[in-house]
Amino acid sequence: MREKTLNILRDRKEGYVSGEELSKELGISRTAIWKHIQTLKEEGYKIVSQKRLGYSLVSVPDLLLPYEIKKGLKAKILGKKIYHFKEIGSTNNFAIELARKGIEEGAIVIAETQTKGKGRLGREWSSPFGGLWIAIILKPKILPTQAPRMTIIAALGVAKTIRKLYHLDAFIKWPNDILIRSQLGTIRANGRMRKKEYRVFKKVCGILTEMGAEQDTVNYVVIGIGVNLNIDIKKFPMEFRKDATSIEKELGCKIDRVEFTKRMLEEIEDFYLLFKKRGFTPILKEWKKISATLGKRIKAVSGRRIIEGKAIDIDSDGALIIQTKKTKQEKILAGDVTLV
Ligand code: BT5
Repeated sequence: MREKTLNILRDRKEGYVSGEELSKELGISRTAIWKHIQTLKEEGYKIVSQKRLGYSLVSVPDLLLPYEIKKGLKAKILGKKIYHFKEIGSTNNFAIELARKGIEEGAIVIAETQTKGKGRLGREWSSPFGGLWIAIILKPKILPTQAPRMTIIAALGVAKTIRKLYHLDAFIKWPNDILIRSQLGTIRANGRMRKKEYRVFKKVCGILTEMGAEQDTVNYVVIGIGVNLNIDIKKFPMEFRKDATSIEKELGCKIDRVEFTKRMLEEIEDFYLLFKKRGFTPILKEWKKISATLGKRIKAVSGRRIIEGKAIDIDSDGALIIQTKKTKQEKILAGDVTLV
């Protein structure tokens, strides 16, 4: 009802809608309407009321509120149910709780800030206001070893959204980073700092996929995605700043976070549906086109293994294949990769 109330006000643009009109259209009392209006105001919507004229929507808050995301969202599965928090520990943890309780596939959890944002392997994910900190619950029919496929699907969706909306050079670094190839930098050569046509890759998004599984069955997958949207890099802890960027920094202006979120959900859903229909091959084909890893010399750390070589392929599980010697290849399912 609250959403409907809001949409009627929204459709009226700058005009007023009387309490009576709202009450008739929605079939609820004027007191109930008044209560919905109060809640909307508490959520940050600016609504003015005038005696005899009724209510008018003046502005919507800069928040990733469910009503805003649902409006005009073309995705059918993702975002069917949306949980929104001004502040939370970690959206992934909340999504895992929901998934354990049996929530339907496609539910999402969004927070404006996270106080305990998680990276992989217990690392910290800095999540100040202005970013998109979201967790998506999916229930794909895959083996537990194939979970990296979901990270790849999400990464593809995020990278495509950044490319389509802002025409930025977004690349995927296996397994879970989206990097933007940005401004010219300086390099150290022969002990001196020299300006050179040197493009730097900086991290704009990280993905943390967690799952609940028993033996050969995946019960749920939670894909946690953190995208630095309208963020001043100075809001990150000092040690993260050097390698991080944000869409605001790259474009030099703020973007519409709601629009980004909608488009990203649509892109991820399209790739997810493609995967369900046609399998992983077409996903991999797309992924390879914007990989920042393939064909590069890399150093990979996976558990205790440290492997150096050339990243030559991704297999059907989403694992990285590294050519270490002329005739020797190694495969890693998870790990940290640096370009050498
Ligand atoms: C990741 O881990 O990149 C996965 C990040 C997933 C975050 C999302 S936000 C929504 C959901 N809820 C959560 O609690 N988490 C997910 P990893 O590859 O381990 O990278 C972590 C490293 O990235 C840190 O050690 C820092 O060096 C760097 N880092 C931290 N915050 C960053 C940020 N906002 N932007 C860029 N780099 C960051």
